[in-house]
Amino acid sequence: PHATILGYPRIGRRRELKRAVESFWAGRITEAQLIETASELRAATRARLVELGLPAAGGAVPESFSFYDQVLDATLALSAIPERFAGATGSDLGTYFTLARGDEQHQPLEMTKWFDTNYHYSVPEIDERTPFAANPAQLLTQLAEAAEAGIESRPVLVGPVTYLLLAKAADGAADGFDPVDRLDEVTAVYAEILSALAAAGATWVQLDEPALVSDSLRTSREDTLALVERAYAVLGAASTAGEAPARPQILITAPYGDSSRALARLGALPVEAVQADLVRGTLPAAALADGSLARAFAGTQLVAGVVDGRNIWRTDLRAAFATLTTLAEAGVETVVGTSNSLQHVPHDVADEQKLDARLKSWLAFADQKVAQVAVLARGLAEGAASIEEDLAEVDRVLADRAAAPGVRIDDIRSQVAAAGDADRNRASEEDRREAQRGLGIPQLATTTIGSFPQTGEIRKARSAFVKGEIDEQAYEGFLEAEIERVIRLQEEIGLDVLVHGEAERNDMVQYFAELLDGFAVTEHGWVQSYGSRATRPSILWGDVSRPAPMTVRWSAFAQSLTERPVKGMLTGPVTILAWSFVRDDQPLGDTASQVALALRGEIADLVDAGITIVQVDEPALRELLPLDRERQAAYLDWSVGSFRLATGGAAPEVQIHTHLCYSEFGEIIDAVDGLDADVTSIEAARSRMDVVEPLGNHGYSRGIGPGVYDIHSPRVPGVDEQTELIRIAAARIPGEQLWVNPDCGLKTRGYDETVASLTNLVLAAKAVRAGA
Ligand code: THG
Ligand code: ZN
Repeated sequence: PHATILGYPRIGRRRELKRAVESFWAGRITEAQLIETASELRAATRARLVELGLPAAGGAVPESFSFYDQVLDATLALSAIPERFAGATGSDLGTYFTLARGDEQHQPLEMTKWFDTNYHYSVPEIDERTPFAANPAQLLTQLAEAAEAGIESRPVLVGPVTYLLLAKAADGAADGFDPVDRLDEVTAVYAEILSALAAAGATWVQLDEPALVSDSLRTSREDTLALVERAYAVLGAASTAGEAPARPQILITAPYGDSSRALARLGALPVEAVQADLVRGTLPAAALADGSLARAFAGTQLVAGVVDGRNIWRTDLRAAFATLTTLAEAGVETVVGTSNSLQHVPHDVADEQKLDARLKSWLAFADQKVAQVAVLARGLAEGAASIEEDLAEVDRVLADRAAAPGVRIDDIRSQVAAAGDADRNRASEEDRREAQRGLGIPQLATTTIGSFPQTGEIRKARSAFVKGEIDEQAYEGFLEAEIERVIRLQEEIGLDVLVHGEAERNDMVQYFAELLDGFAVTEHGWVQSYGSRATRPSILWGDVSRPAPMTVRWSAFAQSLTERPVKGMLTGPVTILAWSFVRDDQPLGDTASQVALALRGEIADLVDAGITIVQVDEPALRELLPLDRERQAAYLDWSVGSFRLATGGAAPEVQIHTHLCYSEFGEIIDAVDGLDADVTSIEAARSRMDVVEPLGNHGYSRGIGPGVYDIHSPRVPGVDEQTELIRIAAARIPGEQLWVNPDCGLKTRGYDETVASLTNLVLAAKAVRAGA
């Protein structure tokens, strides 16, 4: 085919899959009903993709459906069920969900970020004994469904090298065992799956190998490429020829980054197509010019990922077409594609009724991107003249966007330009410590991360307010009552530094996006985050400013109720960017500085209103770290710089806190130190304080709160358990530096377990203080 995409959203235009899956979990529908709904959803997707211009023949339509997660799909396709789930019996789908979500007897598979996206996958657990056997049933079901509808679709699987590099060694594995040690066995099972697909009539299969573009895995890129060469030499060896081919044609994809240095070697593999992400990545200019790329790709198609699958802007079709033309003229057989699966963007701009019409005209969600791919493919097949009208229309749209009011505001730009180093530097650590003694914070101070449980009552009140069923006064009265309840509760429990609980916030990014200028929010722009859960990223389209204070009203009210310090709560600039769709017409660092200045103003207003401690959360700091090592220093420079610009105006007496949500803290400890926050809270309970060691070695001198209570589970940790964790930390970190807090916010927990766990947390801190 001349056009394809790497994948399409699978949650459904109205989150039908979420509803069905959660209904099944709740026992409201049967497994057969869930399977039926999923099948209807897939049928609708295939039909839509063909309607939007992907050919029905030739494997252009990808089978990118998943009930929960594509890595978990591969685990099931390999029958690689960890031994610890041996007792879990049931249907394939039942086992699948038990791995994903756990049950009374089983902790679920760990979840972690999929490359540098906001999507999370279920981490495979592999050891020397993990059984591998081909289980292509789900792939075959989908292939047959498609065939029945007259569509020759393309099964999609995470490839063997990426699968094993994303896996972790199971708990019982020998020291030094790496899942990738089992590559040859796993490759043999992939070969069996491919053979089953070919026997069922599949003409193409897609194997995703994003590991090729990452420097953040256990292997170097060179070693990853060598592993890919080893695996695909085996997979490619089977014949695609004749009446009964032994395998489908293989498309290897390398989304999420730059594969230019590997591209010629990938082209030389015995496969039929290789995809390159040409949004994040580039083409190898020298190999293109001297003809060696074309020679490497002789007999192999290059799927040119020129349409951005990570963002929601209309593609600059003229620029994309120029890239395609360059490739075609260099003699490379070129297919138009996306940079990565469209699973990271919402379904359809046309579903948005409330978005400003002008903004809407600049946008492309998944359906619009598929149509763009089809247009480019027509241009490639029939010549530039055949798509000149489409190119000209995009030229107009881009020019309109560049000149539209709000996109560039001189006043905001001069404020950013005027911000210098002095604005990013606070008083010295020592001077601040001295100045903050007046806060009267004890050793091993106890606090929480910020949010308290979002009860059904809170959600009901918000939704009633949004729908106009209650007025602003009633809603604000409700929130004040809720804040007062949360303050009194924390006083009773005996926490030292309080929070207002964030009942007013739907989401820690969307709340700010709705109050800042330069952002828009969508009605239906859901994007899968993990399993049945989704977020609705805001669209950061223009220059950012703060028309009015955003949080002061609630923080000041909370502080007025108590003698103890109440933390002001803000989301940091990097996280606001990471969890939004961000403008692509200027460097991220410039956008981050604008958000930082808005937050800087908010901090000043909070302090004026009597707030003495302000927490600026950056849970996404690690997540945006580029996969490409060469780009990491520049990233850390602007990201850390924007945090410092946001917080740098705070007087020495004001204590700045931050919170980061993950445990691989050791990797970016210098960056965290560079944030120059007075106190940082991090996840630590699940790893039993593993972070304390690197902190001790680093000579980290700031306040630090390694979480002692794992909020990811409803389990209530006892006093002894939390005391033990605090003791481990206190052995390496002086008491005045050490804070005692949960791992993360309490938004997703219930009140009973929250009260019990925090009561134990305070008792544990007291026990360690008394013993110290
Ligand atoms: N906010 C935003 N992005 C995020 C997070 C966030 N990305 C990373 C991380 N946190 C993802 N975690 C979650 C956790 C829960 C849910 C989504 C992402 C969730 N969503 C509801 C659902 O799907 O039912 C919808 C919530 C709503 O109605 O707004 O539960 O915190 N921006
Ligand atoms: Zn967190």
